[in-house]
Amino acid sequence: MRELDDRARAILTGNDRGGYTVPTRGLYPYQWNWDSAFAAMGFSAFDPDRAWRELETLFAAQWETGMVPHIIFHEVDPGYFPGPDVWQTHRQPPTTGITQPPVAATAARRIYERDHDRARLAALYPKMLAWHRWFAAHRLDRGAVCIAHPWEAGRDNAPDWDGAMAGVDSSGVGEYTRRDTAHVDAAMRPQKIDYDRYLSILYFGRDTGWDAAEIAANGPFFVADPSMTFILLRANRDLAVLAGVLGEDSGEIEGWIAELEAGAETLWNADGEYYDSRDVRTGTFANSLSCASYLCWYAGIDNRRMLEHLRSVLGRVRYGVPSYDPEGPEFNALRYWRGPVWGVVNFLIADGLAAAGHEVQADRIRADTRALIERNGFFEYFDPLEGRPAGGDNFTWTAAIWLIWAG
Ligand code: 9WN
Repeated sequence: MRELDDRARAILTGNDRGGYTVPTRGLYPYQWNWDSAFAAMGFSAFDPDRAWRELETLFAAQWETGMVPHIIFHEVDPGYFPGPDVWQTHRQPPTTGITQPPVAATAARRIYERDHDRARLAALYPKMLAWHRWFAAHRLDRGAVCIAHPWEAGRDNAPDWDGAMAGVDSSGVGEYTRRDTAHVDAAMRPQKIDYDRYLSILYFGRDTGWDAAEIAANGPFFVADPSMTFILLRANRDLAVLAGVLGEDSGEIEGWIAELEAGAETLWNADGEYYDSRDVRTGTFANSLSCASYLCWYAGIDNRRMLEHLRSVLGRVRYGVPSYDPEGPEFNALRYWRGPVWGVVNFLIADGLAAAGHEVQADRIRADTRALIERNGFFEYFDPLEGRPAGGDNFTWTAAIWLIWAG
């Protein structure tokens, strides 16, 4: 695997734009929030200085409110839509007005455990704490973390949002030109109706001046999401460990952990018996068994019924973990978050399973992911049935997880 290790390192350095890494050339020409956390973990395998730098650049764009934006538009590139002119957050560097899954504290812990740079950790710590405090203040519903836009979960067109998205009025969005379908086959991307609604929700936020309280109270889309809830729960556990390293009081973080543990249980869909997304506006579950459901172990929550679901799903696909139940009515093996396998999510699921002692499933998921990469290269996502590559190539986070696993 030496050759693939070298290729993975070359992808990270090739996508490095000087202090930040683009997810892939062309399709995604900016710094994305959770992609950067994975890039940082990947860099930590061979360049700890560069790993810290990735997180430092991310947090340099943090808002005064504590929010860390989902995209930082370091150098304007017409190849991506919607760009800074659409978001209008009036910041320098320009950013979007929404956030993304908070993987950064988990990444910081991993980097610290490799090179023990206490000064750099101490500088990042209050910023990470402020971001988690922002989630606690603005984004909890009964203790579960809510997203105000599908792009926040990073699982843009998951069937999880179909019900909530159906209620979004997009009649006023007007004409626009997408750029993503110029880079990638349209059959692998969200559809026009999805983009109409993404823009409509964006315009609502923009019209409030990106006011988090107003968005939470009246935004057209507000969904309690298992991926954000589990990822923040895990991030708080890691942040509490880092507080201990730095001799900081972790009381506030422990309070968030208890609140999120309770919140996670409000996502339990008793009919389907799995963790599910819950539309806060209507109180209804999505009835979507997705890859997010299997992040419970990553958050430190073991669950017998979830393990049964996982075994069953792994028995029905050649390559796990599909982003949506292969027997669900909306399954599509190639369309983005509606079926394909995502290496980064597999990394998180396998990490949690291994820590919980479910080694058989963790090994299977890691082996499937490696097999997909060996067969196709470092693509953005993959077909779980036939193993075909999909989306962008030479993808930063796919290379990053390969390097983390390579140790
Ligand atoms: C919108 C960069 C990002 C990932 C997301 C993934 C995709 C963007 C898009 O690409 O989303 O944020 O334009 O499709 O869904 O998880 O962070 O890799």
